[in-house]
Amino acid sequence: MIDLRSDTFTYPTKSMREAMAMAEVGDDVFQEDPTVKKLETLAAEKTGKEAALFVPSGTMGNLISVLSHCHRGDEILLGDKSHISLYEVGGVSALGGIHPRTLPNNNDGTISIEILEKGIRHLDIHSPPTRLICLENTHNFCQGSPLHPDYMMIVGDLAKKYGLKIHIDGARIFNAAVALKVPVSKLTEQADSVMFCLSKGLSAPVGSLVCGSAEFIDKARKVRKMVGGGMRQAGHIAAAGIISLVNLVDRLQEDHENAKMLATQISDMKGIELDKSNIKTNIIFFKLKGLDGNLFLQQLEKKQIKILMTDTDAGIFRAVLHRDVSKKQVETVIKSFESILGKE
Ligand code: TLP
Repeated sequence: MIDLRSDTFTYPTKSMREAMAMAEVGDDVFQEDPTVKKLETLAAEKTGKEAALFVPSGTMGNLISVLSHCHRGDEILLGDKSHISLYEVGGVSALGGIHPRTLPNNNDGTISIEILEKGIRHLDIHSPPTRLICLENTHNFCQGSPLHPDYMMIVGDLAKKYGLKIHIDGARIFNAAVALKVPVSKLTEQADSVMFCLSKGLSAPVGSLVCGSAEFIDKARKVRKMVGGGMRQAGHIAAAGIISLVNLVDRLQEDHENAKMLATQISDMKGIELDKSNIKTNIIFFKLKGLDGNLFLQQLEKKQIKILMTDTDAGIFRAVLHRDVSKKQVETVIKSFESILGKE
């Protein structure tokens, strides 16, 4: 099966499996797991922050970050296509009593600065206080677009002007860094916290990290315990994450090249609507017209290919490239699309 539904479908490498089996471990709730500590130190270094915290998932990492920055009744500003808004079960409001104010995302994953500034509440008896801006880099539902350091600088200035904090959902921030050819720390400089995932293109089986100041991470550690994310001999899984950060970052470029190749080739097939100039990392979205979406998925599955239909009514599909899909397999996918759809 060629599984393009998500980069979460990547399997751990052989060296990860060996490292997991052999990891030196301890009780991480007591901060006695040397492998977790090593991973956290590495994550803090990569993101240019003082400290980091190993958490079970990206969703929990975002939740912990928002809960650590805000009090009940505070408001956060975030994009209307953001993962926190669309795909995290409303956790920030359900569990934190935090009010999410969604603002329109542009196609490149940014939120216009004028719109952000207008979204900040003024002191008024009717308004919740704005506390935090949440950005997403790369932006999953905006074609995996990377946010540029120049944009981050402008948002950073805005946040300083109004005394706001910035959190980055950086589930795929290593993809952004590779695509933009900058160190991750350049993308996180302006942020007070960043969450990134090991379990997506970086191929680890589980885990994400929250990074920030030492004071912020102390707070986040307590919140992690509160939401049940304190793990014990977590070094067994952290060991895989160390391999992700040391060995598997640079190869993300291959996934980006494969995504570009796939997008370029399918963009002129019958019924496909796709802006190939917009593909900068490993995620492709396209619209399909004139063919029933479920039928298309069935036909692909017969050819051992899986992609994701994200919106049945609008016929929107997503394909995500990753380590377990080779260039040769992408060629197979292109041929299969062609045999189902034909050329324009
Ligand atoms: N994204 C998943 C699905 O939930 C959509 C995927 O297949 O892309 N932030 C971003 C930007 C994400 O894309 C995801 C996962 C998360 C956070 C949450 O990470 P996990 O799945 O570890 O909770």
